[in-house]
Amino acid sequence: MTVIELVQGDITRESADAIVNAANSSLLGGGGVDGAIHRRGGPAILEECRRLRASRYGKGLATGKAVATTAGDLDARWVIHTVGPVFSATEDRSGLLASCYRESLRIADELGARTVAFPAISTGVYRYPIKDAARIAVDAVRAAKTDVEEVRFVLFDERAYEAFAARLR
Ligand code: AR6
Repeated sequence: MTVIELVQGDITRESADAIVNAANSSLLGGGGVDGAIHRRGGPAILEECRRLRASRYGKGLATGKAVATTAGDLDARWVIHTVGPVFSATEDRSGLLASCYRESLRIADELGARTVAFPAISTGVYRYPIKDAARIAVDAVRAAKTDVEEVRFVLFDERAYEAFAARLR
């Protein structure tokens, strides 16, 4: 059984076995939660991302996929980088967003992570509506077959927190 917890705050301040990053396919950093994780986690994360680019992901990490690196100076053992879909009003990309959660938990299982903290993937720069994103995230985690014992959604603002809380109720 996976317990789902909700926290409002900055995911880079959380303690967990794995912290999930809402990355982009380049794996080379960006703004939002990605920028914050690299800033607080220090250069070791980017170094490993660069190595992954050079070895396995020359064309970038595909949308909906996930890959782990060290967590650098964060209070975690791993950062799991996943690439959410850019929201589209004309195309249903919910399957890709659900895949981010599923794939991240699959990687967490491979690593042996028991506690995993997620941000609200795709709801910032990638513009996914928060209510839809909360439904997709909560349902994907609930449906996942995983050994992860605790999934913690770390929501940056009150609106995101409320959307996730509403879906959990
Ligand atoms: N802790 C928790 N949540 C946060 C934090 C934080 N420190 N900072 C922002 N958020 P975004 P995306 C929330 O834009 O939409 C990057 O440039 C934020 O309020 O970080 O998946 C990447 O490199 C929002 O609810 O990720 C990609 O290019 C959520 O995290 C692109 O943005 C996601 O917002 C990915 O866009």
